[in-house]
Amino acid sequence: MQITPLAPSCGVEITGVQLADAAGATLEAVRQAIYAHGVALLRGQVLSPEEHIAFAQRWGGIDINDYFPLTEEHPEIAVVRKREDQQTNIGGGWHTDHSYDQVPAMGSILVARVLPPAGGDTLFAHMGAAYDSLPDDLKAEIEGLEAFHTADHIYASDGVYAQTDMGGDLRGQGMTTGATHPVAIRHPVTGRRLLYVNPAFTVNIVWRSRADSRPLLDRLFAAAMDPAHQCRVAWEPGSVAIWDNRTSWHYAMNDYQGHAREMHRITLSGEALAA
Ligand SMILES: O=C(O)CCC(=O)C(=O)O
Ligand SMILES: [Fe+2]
Repeated sequence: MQITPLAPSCGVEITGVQLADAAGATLEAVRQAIYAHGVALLRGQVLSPEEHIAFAQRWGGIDINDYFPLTEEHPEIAVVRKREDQQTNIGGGWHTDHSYDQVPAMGSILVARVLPPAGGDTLFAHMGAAYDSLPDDLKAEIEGLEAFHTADHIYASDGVYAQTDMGGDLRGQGMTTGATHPVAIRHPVTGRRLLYVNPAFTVNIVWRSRADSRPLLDRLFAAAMDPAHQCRVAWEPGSVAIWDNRTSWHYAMNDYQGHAREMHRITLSGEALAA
């Protein structure tokens, strides 16, 4: 097994491993690489839906996403699909999955099933690098602060997706969500300090109005979006990416209009987060 960086501060490519067989010490090494680097790309994987589920079960618990369509045969697998006639994609802005849950999902295992002829890459950003890059006064300012996260403005019946041609494909329009987490968390395994706010779901600092929270959140988002913290996954048939929602943000590029793209996602259970 070989682990090589995808970019200076974010992501690794792992070779010499077939996830369908990975267990024991191999699985543990894959896990640690993802916790530390935010995302791992593995190419040339032969992974049926059943093997995808079995690998996720070896990792730990599976969370069922409340919004994405599920496959009929395998409710554990969410379908991240854009049809060739759709304009809007899923995840087309910087975000951290499930931060609106009080016990947020650890991460996801995304398997490429249908790819456009070009484009459709996924960008990742490392939130440890983002935190480290903050000036000392900003680090001091966020110490002890918590932020409120919700998905209602994204997925509710009057939310962002409902106004688009993706709205009809999503579930959970009647749900309400909300959670508070420290603005800077400590990774539950590596112990590294990480920025844990994101532009999609973080709407205010606790005890501040949304409007009063904007200047601080915008400063943090701008620092986190620095390309120096980023890496890019260019998908091929057989590519699988596994990411850690605590260590990383991600962004699904929507640059393949007129073509279909379909990914299978299993969401891995996580744990409560602390500063
Ligand atoms: O389609 C992708 O590359 C990622 C979409 C996304 O944000 C997700 O599956 O959580
Ligand atoms: Fe996502």
